Amino acid sequence: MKFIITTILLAFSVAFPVLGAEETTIKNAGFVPSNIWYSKSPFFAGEKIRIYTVIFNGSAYDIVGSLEFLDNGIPLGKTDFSVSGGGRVRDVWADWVVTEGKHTITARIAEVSSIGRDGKKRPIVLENTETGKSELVIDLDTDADGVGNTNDADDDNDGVSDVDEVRKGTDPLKKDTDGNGVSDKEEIELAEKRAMAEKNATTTLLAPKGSIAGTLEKVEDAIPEPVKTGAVLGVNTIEQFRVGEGYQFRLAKEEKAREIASIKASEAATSTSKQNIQGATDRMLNAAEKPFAYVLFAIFAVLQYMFEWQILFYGFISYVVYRVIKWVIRRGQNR
Ligand SMILES: [Ca+2]
Ligand SMILES: [Ca+2]
Ligand SMILES: [Ca+2]
Repeated sequence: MKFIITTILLAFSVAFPVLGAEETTIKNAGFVPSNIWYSKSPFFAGEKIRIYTVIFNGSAYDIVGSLEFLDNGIPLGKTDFSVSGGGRVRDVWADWVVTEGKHTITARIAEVSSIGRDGKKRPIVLENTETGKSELVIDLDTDADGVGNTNDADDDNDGVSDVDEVRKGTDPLKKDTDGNGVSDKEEIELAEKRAMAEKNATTTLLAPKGSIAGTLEKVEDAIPEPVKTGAVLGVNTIEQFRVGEGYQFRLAKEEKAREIASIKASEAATSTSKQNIQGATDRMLNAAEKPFAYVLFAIFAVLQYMFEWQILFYGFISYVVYRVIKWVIRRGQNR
């Protein structure tokens, strides 16, 4: 005797509840693609989802058996089923913890028997025991916002884009890369604020009113920005020399500024340990170093202005040229 039982593709014409006026596209309902469908769509690596298939029994016999779901050909586990005869349908499922990458999900009927009128099981062979292939590419969704990392511009949803995180050296998949309880966004903002404060500190630290530094700073502030930077693109040699040297003096001046700041810090530290001999020595050293550092700072500052302030620089050059010409003429007349 031959049983004609097949697993077939099923059509569901399910009336979905209409949610408001908007039409929602539901991807995991309708015809069953490859006889396989999923409890969720889309889904991402790490999620536990349910894989479904359906078995149709068009024969007159009740059948029982077990079904295997496979992921890339590897069994995910066996599920027992039973389907009554006479055109019945049975859904069969297995739970699956999804991993990242490519997957081909299939299902096959492993064992199947008919149950006769006497209640006895008899092994049978089915014509169609395998489903089609359901091909998947599973993405990670680190921040679980429903957008996979491939399409998400900010994978960890910490407010710093993936591109910026790579540029700034933080982990695009961690809100708090170093795990210190301060988010990457806050750390980046803090670092920017700190850099700004440091930049301001190098100038403000040196600017006690009435001091050389204070006066120089006032002059610096008074120089209009285009004059300070306008010559950067200068192409002639003198201009390149002027800009280059000006920059070198600026660096030297800033170095001195830091030195003065550190002397001040050490002064503050040693003044608290007045009884200490070491403290006294430090104070003496500071007392000797401080004026020297200020003098060098002033020299570098003057040179920097000489070079960076175009009018000063060319004024000085013109004056020197004028003196040289005058001297040459005078020598000529004296002969
Ligand atoms: Ca995401
Ligand atoms: Ca981010
Ligand atoms: Ca952190």
